Amino acid sequence: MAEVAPGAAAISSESAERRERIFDRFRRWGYLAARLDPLGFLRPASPAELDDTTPWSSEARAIYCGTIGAEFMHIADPQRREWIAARMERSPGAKPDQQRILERLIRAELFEQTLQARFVGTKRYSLEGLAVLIPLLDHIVGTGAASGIDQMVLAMSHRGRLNVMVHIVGRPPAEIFADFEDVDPRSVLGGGDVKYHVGATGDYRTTTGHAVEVHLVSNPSHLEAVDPVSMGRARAKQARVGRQGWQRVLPVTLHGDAAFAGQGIWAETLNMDDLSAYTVGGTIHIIVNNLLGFTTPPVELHSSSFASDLAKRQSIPIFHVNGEDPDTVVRVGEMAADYRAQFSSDVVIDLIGFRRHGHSEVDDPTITQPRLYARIKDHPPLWQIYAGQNGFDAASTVTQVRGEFDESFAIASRATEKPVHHQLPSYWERYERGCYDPKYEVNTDADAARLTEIATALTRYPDGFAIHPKVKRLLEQRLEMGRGSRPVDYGMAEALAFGTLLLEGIPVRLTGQDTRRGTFNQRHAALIDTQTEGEYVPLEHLASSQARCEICNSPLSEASVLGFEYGYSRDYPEALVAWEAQFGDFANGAQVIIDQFISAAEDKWDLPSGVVLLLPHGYEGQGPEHSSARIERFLQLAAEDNLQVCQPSTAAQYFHLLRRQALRSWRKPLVVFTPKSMLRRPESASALADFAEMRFLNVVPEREIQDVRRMLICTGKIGHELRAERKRRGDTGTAVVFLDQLYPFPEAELSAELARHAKARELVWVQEEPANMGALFYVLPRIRELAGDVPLRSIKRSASASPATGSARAHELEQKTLLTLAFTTSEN
Ligand SMILES: Cc1ncc(C[n+]2csc(CCOP(=O)(O)OP(=O)(O)O)c2C)c(N)n1
Repeated sequence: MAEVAPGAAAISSESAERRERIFDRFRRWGYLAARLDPLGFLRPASPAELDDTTPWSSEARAIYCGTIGAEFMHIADPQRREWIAARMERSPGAKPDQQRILERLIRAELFEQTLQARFVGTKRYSLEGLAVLIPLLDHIVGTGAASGIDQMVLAMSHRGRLNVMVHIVGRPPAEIFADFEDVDPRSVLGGGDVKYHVGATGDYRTTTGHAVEVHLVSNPSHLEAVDPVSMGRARAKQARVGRQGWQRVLPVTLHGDAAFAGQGIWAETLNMDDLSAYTVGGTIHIIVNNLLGFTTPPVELHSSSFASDLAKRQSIPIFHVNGEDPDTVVRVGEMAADYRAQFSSDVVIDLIGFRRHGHSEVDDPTITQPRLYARIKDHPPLWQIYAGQNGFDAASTVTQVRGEFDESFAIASRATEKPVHHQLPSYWERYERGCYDPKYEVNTDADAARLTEIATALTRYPDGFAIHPKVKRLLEQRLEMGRGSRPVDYGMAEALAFGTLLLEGIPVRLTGQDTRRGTFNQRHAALIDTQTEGEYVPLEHLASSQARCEICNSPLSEASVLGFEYGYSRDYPEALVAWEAQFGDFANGAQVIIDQFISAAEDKWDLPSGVVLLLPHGYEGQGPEHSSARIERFLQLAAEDNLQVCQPSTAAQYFHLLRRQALRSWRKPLVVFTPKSMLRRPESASALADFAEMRFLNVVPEREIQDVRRMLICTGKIGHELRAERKRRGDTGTAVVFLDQLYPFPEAELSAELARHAKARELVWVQEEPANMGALFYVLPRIRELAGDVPLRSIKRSASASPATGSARAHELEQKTLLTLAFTTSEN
């Protein structure tokens, strides 16, 4: 290692080697023997490798087996290992500002005690037992700010959240106390969220006078679900700053020990940390480790020695630190912030302490941990220990802080309005949320000459680029599409939508598994040189003034990737931000993100998003897991205009839908059921004129049949199959109408279509999905409302526990039956 310890200057090379050998063992295994648990329940191990009594070993032991347990020898890069060893082994410099640490400890503890005294029997998820988190965060922000950080994106769950809102985000304590008063319930009937989930924004002023904007991300109860959301938000904020964004925006994520070890979404998120499409230049992770998960002790929570062991899969350091050694804790915080600034890497701080009360304050922990809690009962607050150890008289600070909190309480008890803890950044000013209004509609057409120009750019590649023969053919066809001499298919429609938006200055970001090529070989966003495997992305070469285009392959995860893109959309409303599922079925791996954020964020937290979900959907005989994107789930979530649920039936409809999403000022999540087999079917291709002249039609009317006696209403692929069946039968009286938008329900458009075919004597909803799935439950009552006295029935597969059959031939039989039934009148 580069630096030697104090007193090691004049040693022979033999003894230098011996010292290195001994130190190396302690660098590798010392953390196992470190004194990390303030209450002593977590017993240090005595690894045989450290069984040495030479003077070198006692020096190394003091460094590596004290109150920091540094795990870093698994890091592949020797420069990084050396950096940490040097930092650990250098002589301790000046003491930290102990008065400031003491004051923060006092504030953190008294804040909790005030809540305890004033709001007896209310849950607050106290930080007591780990109050040192506040000075730790203080030092992380301070160190970060000194190296250029001016924004921090902070994510955390319930534990200590209110404390952090006051002492790090900078919300006035009176505001938090007012939350406990629960004033103005009428303002949140059916909405809002509990006080320890809502987000907050504020400014933190460091000791050196730097201002850091702090964004505490709103999160649901679902532990760790916020991790990728926070990361996506940080990435978007960094993108707004520019190339060096990671040096200005610092992500800090706090975890509980049980959740860190147990939640899969966190494992997914950690895996994204060094991927170019997702990296945020490192996140500082703090495990607020109270060695308990609700009632469960560590031996029942993780198979590993430490809750943090999952992080060892990555080449990142983990610093375990005893939460009752504040000077060391803040030193670790500084080291973590400096390490990130130096190597743009994640860092984990495993901050070990205890939980003074039950899981919440209404929970009795002595039932499950009687010995531990007998011990905790007599354990003084940390500020008392710290003041005693360092000879401080804390009495006047205690009196002053107590007085401040009393005053805040008095202010809060006079509050009449529910406090708002956050403010949307200014880039949200020109966007609308709330309910849909037709005034938000915009033109989405694009000039035909412009489309041809874009098609030309999209099908061009550099001289000497060895293009794959299949891709060459595709590009030739796309050029014909762009010139109007061949119908435009979905793949090209999407490229044209992206291309037009990019030229209009709207950034496009689309990620998903195998998204660059496209699961169905339909996208080819990146052309690959067959000789060199070099890449060329035509959408990045449209014009020098175009906006940024990112179409990226994601890791094989759903929850974290969708969470990330949702987060990105939260801080980049100007961009079209989309996630694509490989097959729509896999979106249920991200159900928590869909339920807790995409569907409910505006209702709970008043936070908008325009994220897009592309979910391949359709019954094509590919089995139970490659058929259904679960339309029913999204429609069940739909209320208060919280979402848009659409299934464009043609390429031009898809083009207009994507453009509408980006160009309207109304920002709402958009769920798009996208085609698979229909991608290349002529029925869904569109004339170039449809791109140049139309808008997205929520209802695609019947144009071929004039004398309509029956009307089949449907969405998606089945509509094309119905039209084909009609042709086969020579039927001239059955209309097929597509609902390309399901939610918000296109009532006016459907009414108009029904009125146009007033002679229809029967309405039939036709869907491919089983009776207990698809849009059936949702559309029937709505169509019935509009149908007057015209009878309405439905054709669907029988109710089923799984979405589709595993047999391709059974599928064909079922599909044929559906079509036959659809053309069988109820009188037959
Ligand atoms: C995904 C999920 N499962 C279960 C719960 C219920 N729950 C809330 S807190 C908690 C214990 C969390 O323990 P830990 O992560 O160590 O954090 P602590 O509360 O100890 O700070 C549990 C199981 C939850 N909120 N989220």
